[in-house]
Order: sequence, then structure tokens, then C-alpha cells
Amino acid sequence: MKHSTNVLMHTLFISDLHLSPVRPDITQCFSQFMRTEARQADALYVLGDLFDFWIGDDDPTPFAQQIKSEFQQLTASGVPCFFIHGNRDFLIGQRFAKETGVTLLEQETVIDLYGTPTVILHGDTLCIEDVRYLAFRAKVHKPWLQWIFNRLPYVLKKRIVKRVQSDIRSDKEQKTMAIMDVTPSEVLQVMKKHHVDLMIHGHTHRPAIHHLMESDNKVRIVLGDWYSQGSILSYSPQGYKLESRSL
Ligand code: LP5
Ligand code: MN
Repeated sequence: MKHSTNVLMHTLFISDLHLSPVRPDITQCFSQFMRTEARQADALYVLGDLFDFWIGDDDPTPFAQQIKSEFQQLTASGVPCFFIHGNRDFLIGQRFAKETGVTLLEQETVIDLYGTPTVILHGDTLCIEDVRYLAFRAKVHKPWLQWIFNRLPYVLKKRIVKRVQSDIRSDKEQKTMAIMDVTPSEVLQVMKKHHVDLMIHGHTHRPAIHHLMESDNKVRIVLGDWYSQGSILSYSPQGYKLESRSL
């Protein structure tokens, strides 16, 4: 870990940036973040949905190159960087990791945050009432399907995703907000399974610090999306805060 003498120890968490070439304002805010405050951190964790869509590490576009370069420069400067897949960029693979110096973590990972064991995850798997999504997820996470998909030419993959996307969109429009939020019993179960009192996740785009009803010492921190502002969790041994940055 990198420790600066003049900046307090802290670790940064971000998620749900949904970076895409059609939102240069978000990309700009992200680049600025990576080149300035991220450089001062002990580590950066990206908890999924960094990209609006990532259909493979063979993405040849200058946009993909630009984002990879930001990570490469950050890790080269000595800041360890970790990534957990989201539901939109679960196809980020080892080639991306190698090119950027980013370490890919398991879906649910326990980290030691200055002495506090903490479970980190994207958050989609906590929404267990969203059964149609979970069925979709199980399908696209099948290793054999991904194996085949990863071997298709980039342009063909783009065409397939475009077709699947419109079916998905109309299905999502029929869901209620409650279905698309986390299920409290599942949150508690995951925290108990990992023997932790702190959980950090994204996905729901409902930034908040929740003190669990069932147990007064358990806390769930939800990261915000980057749709209309940058959203960052800064965690230090002295405390933590959810912050925003204007686009
Ligand atoms: O991200 P958000 O908030 O918009 O919505 C999510 C859920 N949606 C998704 C879909 C992604 O946006 C699209 C990901 C595409 C990536 C490339 C895939 C390439 C295929 C790879 C093959 C190996 O994750 C949404 C949730 C919401 O979060 C809240 O939790 O509700 O879920 C859905 O809307 C999913 C639908 O309910 C399922 C509809 C099934 C349609 C049939 C598709 C056919 C499957 C083909 C498989 C190859
Ligand atoms: Mn998500």
C-alpha cells in the first residue's frame, strides 16, 4: 500500500459510472478523478458497471483504449486497483486486467478496511425478487456461453448485444422499484455468511448509508451512480463519507 505523508490514509470506492462514448462529460469527470484524487488513495475499488456495456476485451475503439490507459497510469503510479464485475461489464477479463494492472476480484470479496472486515460486491445478486433478471444472469454467466461469445468477431458480438438489449429494456420497464431493490434478508444473510458488519455495494443507484434494523452494528453503504454527478465513497480509519463531484 502507498502511504503519503501529507494526505490521510484512505481508500476510494466507485461504481455505476456507465462510461460510454456518448457521455464525454462522465468520461471527463472520471479522467479528472483518476489523475488527481485517486492518486492520493491507498487503493481504488471499482464495484462494477464501470462501463455502460463491455462486450469483450477485444474492444478496438479509442474510447476503450482511453479508459484502459487511465487505469494503467494509476496502477503504474503505485495505487492498487481492484475490480468486481457489474451486470453490464461482466465480460471484462484477464486481458483487460493485464493491460491495466487492475486485479479482478470475486463476485463477493471480503477485504480488510483498516481493521474492519468488509464484504464488497456489485449488488445485483442481492435483488433476489428480480427473478427474471437472475434467470438472465444465470444464462449469461454460463462459462461455456461466455467461452463461445468471447471467440466471436467484435462486430458480430455488437450486433447480438444490440438485439438482446431491446428485449431486456422492455422487460425492465414493467418492473417496480421495489423489485429492483435489495432484499433485506439477503443482505443480512450475505453479511452473516462472511462474518462481517460492513457491506459496500452499488447497482441500485440509491446512494445511502443504512444501519440495519435487524442488528444495530451492521452497516450497508450503497454507492451512487455517475449519471448526473460523480459519486465517490472515501473510507479512512477516522470515518467515511459519500461524496459527489460535478460533471
Ligand atoms: O443495468 P440496469 O440497471 O439497466 O438493469 C439491470 C438488469 N439488466 C441487465 C441487462 C444489462 O443492462 C445488459 C447487459 C448486456 C451485456 C452484454 C451481454 C452479452 C451477452 C453475453 C453472452 C455470454 O443486467 C435488469 C434488472 C436491473 O438491473 C435491476 O436489478 O432488473 O434486468 C433486466 O431487466 C433483465 C430482464 O428482466 C431479463 C429479460 C430477458 C430477456 C431475454 C434475453 C435473452 C438472453 C440471451 C442470452 C444470450
Ligand atoms: Mn448494475
